[in-house]
Amino acid sequence: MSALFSPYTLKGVTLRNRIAVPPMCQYSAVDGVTSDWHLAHYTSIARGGAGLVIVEATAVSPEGRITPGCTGLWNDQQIDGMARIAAAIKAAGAVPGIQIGHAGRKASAHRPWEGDDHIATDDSTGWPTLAPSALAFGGCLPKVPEAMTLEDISRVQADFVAAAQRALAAGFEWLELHFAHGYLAQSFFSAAANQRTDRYGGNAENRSRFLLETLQAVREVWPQHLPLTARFGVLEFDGHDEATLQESMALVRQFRQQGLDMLNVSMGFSTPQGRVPWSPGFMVPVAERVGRETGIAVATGWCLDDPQMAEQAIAQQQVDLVMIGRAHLANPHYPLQMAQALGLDTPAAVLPTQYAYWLSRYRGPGTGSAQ
Ligand code: 8OZ
Repeated sequence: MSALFSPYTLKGVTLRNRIAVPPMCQYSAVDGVTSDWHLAHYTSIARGGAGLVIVEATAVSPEGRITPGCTGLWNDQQIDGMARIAAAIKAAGAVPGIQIGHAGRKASAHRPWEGDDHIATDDSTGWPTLAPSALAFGGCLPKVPEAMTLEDISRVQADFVAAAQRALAAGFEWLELHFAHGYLAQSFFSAAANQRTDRYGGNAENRSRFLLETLQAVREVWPQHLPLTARFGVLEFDGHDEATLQESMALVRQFRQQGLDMLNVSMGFSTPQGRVPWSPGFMVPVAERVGRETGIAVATGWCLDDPQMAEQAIAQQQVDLVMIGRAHLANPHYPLQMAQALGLDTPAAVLPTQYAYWLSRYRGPGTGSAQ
């Protein structure tokens, strides 16, 4: 019996196994609208066997896009394309999820393969950015954002709510709030990025307010029977990790009280100074600790595609789900490869019936009918 390939139920949703595909930006939308590329990409990954496929970081407003190619759910015209994607993921046997977010001071950047840096201020393909304080991220993202007014904060929170409603209308059954990676929500939580002197800045309680209020507002419109999750950076790898973790876990306990169903545990990427210790499974102990000390269900990813390591992380109840992203780009049937590596009766454990049936036949004399 494999723990990795055992079903998982959260609220009213059951995943066929513990493999989740995290959001991976395709930077291929026009005005936030998806294309046939997105449909082909998500369909192929979903039929490959993962239990959950989370559609890429989708902006709640035009200025919240990371790049001009990011998907959006800030208007109703964007729903149709997303509905086709959600339906295709579901038809392929996976649960359709989506991440919604606002890129804050990291917005208005070139696509990674076109530089990954901020679009110049005088270039009309870019736009003014918003953040808790008028402080640039730095490095290749030097644009100074506008400090948000209280009206801006309310408007962006309303944008999160409207995007969640559109995600529901499109047929998604799992919603992840992007509260990580130095984008808007994470930068409200970061003392380095947030130097406000009003009730949204200063102590940890104030720096947590934007995230908690946003969660609360979305929870009111996202159905109780469907999972509401968040990706959140619980530490920065900047030398202050224990203190940051303590503040983060206090917030995660409040997330849980406000109805968050799972935390996708990540790092903050709030400043260019973080030194991430990339290595296989390095986030698993962090996620395990957050889960144990806050009581929330946890997922994590980052260099977690080794089959035995993923199996062990689930079997030892360190995490509830493993996020496996890039391996799916090289091989959309990566779950099949993992199942084979774990010695499972692979087709039945992973593939849709339509595929499993054919792969179980005609393997040699006596293994299938001759018709
Ligand atoms: C990798 C590269 C660019 C963007 C994130 C949306 O960090 C992203 C992202 C990841 O969540």
